[in-house]
Amino acid sequence: MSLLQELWDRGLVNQITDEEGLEKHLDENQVALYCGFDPTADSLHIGHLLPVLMLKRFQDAGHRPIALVGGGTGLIGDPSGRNEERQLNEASVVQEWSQNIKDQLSNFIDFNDHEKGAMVVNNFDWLSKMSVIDLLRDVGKHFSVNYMLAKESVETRIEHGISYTEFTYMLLQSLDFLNLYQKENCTLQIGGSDQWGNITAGLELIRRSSQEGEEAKAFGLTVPLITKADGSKFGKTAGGAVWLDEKKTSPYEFYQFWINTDDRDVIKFLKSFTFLPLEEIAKLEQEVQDRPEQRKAQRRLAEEMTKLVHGEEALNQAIRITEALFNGDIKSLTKEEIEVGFKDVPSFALEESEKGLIDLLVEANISSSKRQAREDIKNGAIYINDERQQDLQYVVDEKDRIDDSFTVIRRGKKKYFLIRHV
Ligand code: 629
Repeated sequence: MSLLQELWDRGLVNQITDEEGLEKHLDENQVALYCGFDPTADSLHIGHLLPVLMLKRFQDAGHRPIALVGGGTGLIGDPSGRNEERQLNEASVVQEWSQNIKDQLSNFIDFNDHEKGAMVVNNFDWLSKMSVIDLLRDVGKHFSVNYMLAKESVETRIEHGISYTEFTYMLLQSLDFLNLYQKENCTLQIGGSDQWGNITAGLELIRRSSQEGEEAKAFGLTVPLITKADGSKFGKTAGGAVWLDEKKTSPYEFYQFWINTDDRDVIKFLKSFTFLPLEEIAKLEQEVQDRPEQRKAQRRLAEEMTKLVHGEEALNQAIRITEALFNGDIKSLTKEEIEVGFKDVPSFALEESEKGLIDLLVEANISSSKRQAREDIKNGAIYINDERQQDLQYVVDEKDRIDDSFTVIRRGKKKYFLIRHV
């Protein structure tokens, strides 16, 4: 099966500028292709994952991916897919973020294998050196304002306003493509569907800049934006974006994000995000139909993705935490695992080495009054480290500490509280 056919089958193609031409081009050549990432935060997030993994798919198929970090364009701001002007960030901050993003990209694409020739570039290196006169003469001259106004990214912004800065953005991305085309023989740019306008603008510049008689051969391909069956935005949780940096979204949270995938979405996600063979995904599809309650497909998706982004060890820990919480076996967890698993749970710092349960429930705001605390205990609603405690005289002390650091108190089915022994 050709690479393009596989991408179609996995639902990874939105638009291609010249499909037949690209099919032939990929078939006959080792193709250099690129995708750009602007440093608008200190980490990539799950919304960047598909294009990153696309680069990897091309690399696995023998082509040459170039990851471009937008250290220059990140200082300007892409209007694509946004209805508001961006806040400009400090140059020093953007530079720091560029480094983070470059490091993250290296986790996915092998930039060291010189035979495969993958590379990371930063457009700050050439954009910062370009003179304004060169930009206006060599790039601007090839674009009519009418053409630029007709781009969706600009058109949708006209009513509420767009700065000249963001209006110019497409010229910079076009110049990048031209630059990589000329220097690296890069003939394909990929991106999310929001990048179609910028990518085709680049093709326009390549065509206009080529010498007479020479045929410019370059292509664009976009990946669909991921949608969810329930209509909510993909990649957002109650806690905000799902980041690829483990310090911002722990591997456990990352795993949970995928585990929570809707039955209606899970097969689509397996196809587009993982590298599992389609035949294996077809089996999982059958499982979703026959035994949805087992959530096998979701588990497989969460495993594949967590392994891919955070590695095997982090995946195992995420599974351990998930299972311990599920089976009420939290005492087996380490201090670090408790910290991760109960990150969003209210916590209370306890200085005394022992404390009556009733007083503790009130002071830690678990029960609203002593009377309520007694009721809760009598009713069997209070669990210490997932074991029901109905003794009104119970004293919480050292024996209740997990890994010498925490006591987990639960009230009712799922209201958890963390007591930190300090
Ligand atoms: C210079 C900058 C280039 C080529 C591309 C770029 C970045 C591009 C952009 N991309 C988004 C981003 O940086 O803004 N102008 O966050 C983001 N991209 C990945 C996908 C995307 C897109 O990094 O293309 O569609 C998200 O899935 O929004 O020479």
